[in-house]
Amino acid sequence: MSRDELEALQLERLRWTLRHAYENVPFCRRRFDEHGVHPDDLVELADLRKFPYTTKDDLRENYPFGMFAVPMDRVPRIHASSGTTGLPTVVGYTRGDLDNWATVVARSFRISGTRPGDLVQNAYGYGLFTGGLGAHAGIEKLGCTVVPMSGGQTDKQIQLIEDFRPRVICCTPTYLLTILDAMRHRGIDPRATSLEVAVLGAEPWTNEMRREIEAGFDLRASDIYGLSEVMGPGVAGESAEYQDGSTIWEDHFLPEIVDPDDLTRVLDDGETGELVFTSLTKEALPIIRYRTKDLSQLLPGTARPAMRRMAKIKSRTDDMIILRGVNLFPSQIEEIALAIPGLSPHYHLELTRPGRMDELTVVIERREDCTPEAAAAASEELRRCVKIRIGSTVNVTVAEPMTLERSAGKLKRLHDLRGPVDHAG
Ligand code: DLL
Repeated sequence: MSRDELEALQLERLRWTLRHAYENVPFCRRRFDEHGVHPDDLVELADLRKFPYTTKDDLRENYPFGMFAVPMDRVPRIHASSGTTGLPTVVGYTRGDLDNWATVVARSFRISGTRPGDLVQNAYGYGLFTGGLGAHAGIEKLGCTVVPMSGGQTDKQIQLIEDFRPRVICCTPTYLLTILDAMRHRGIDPRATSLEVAVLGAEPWTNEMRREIEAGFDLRASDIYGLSEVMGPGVAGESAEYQDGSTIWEDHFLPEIVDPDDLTRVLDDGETGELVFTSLTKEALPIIRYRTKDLSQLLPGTARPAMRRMAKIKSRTDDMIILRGVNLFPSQIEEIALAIPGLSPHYHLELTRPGRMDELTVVIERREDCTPEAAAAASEELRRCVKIRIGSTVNVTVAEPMTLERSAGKLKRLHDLRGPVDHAG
């Protein structure tokens, strides 16, 4: 499909989506009316910016099924995302939605180097989380054999990798690190396994982490992106050949990048801001301009020339740390730390307020082959590089190997220990 053909299809589907939401979701109708917009106001794609945003709070206010645009007898599946606080957000799918979802997941696996006939160990969690069942359907649709292992049970994961010899594994990047470490501890050489492809997502990870995983297992690791409110995994998938960010399946999801501090500003391709998605085919839960809180950029298509890519997620806006006036993301620390020999990819960040000022401590394990003395020098190097490259002074605590919490899914990097009051300033 050419770009022009794609945009014509997007326009047609966008018109349908706006009308469908307006006519069938009372909340959307009220929102549009309050904003003084009507689906007929969309003449070209750029008119989308006249329409109001949707947030996680909107879904929570309509908990559990208030945002659904079809009766429940047309919804064979629901999922929910727990979030860190408050009510879960509930999402629903019609049969058609489930079929489209499987299609975009199948595409994401295909572009990552997975081929029909492959055996795929699916270590995303099954259950309310969209990762497990979402990946599952797409893997089947691609014509692969899925091993529905779910997350956790690392010993069992390793046994199945050894016995079933999957060519592909999918899970969160930090969980694959857990498996990597566990294999080494059992005296199994991760580079000798059957794994050739990893399809990793559901949490931010850097290219430095990619290299760590690729070298550890001798495989090729690609990104897969998505979020439950928009669909689940498979909103975008990364080409194993290019490894240059994920191609957004733009015939199903229309992306925008907006300025999170001034939502009236829709940014140009190439500028960094908050990703916003509008669904183009979803029946059960049409979603208009959903604010993801994920920071990225839109880039021109490469592996699939008509469809734009998103740059690897830098961070979520709510994971941004403002340390004495300087903005800092956990991923920046990860980039710097992984370039220092002696420091492992196992780390977390602790934010404290011992006096009147916030302090950030990077707690990071030394690598097993790094002596405690060498680790002390490495931690000093990390402090120095963070100061030079980010401009912030941080503390570094080196932890012994295998002492920090291991991931079983999405790993929480930032531990805010400042207590409940007055985080502003
Ligand atoms: O994490 C869906 C998913 C499952 C994606 C499996 C990929 C693989 P939620 O639980 O709703 O859905 O969380 C969505 O996770 O807004 C991002 O902040 C983050 N996220 C997801 N994929 C990536 C990625 C699933 N590839 C939230 N890189 C999103 C960075 C990601 N962050």
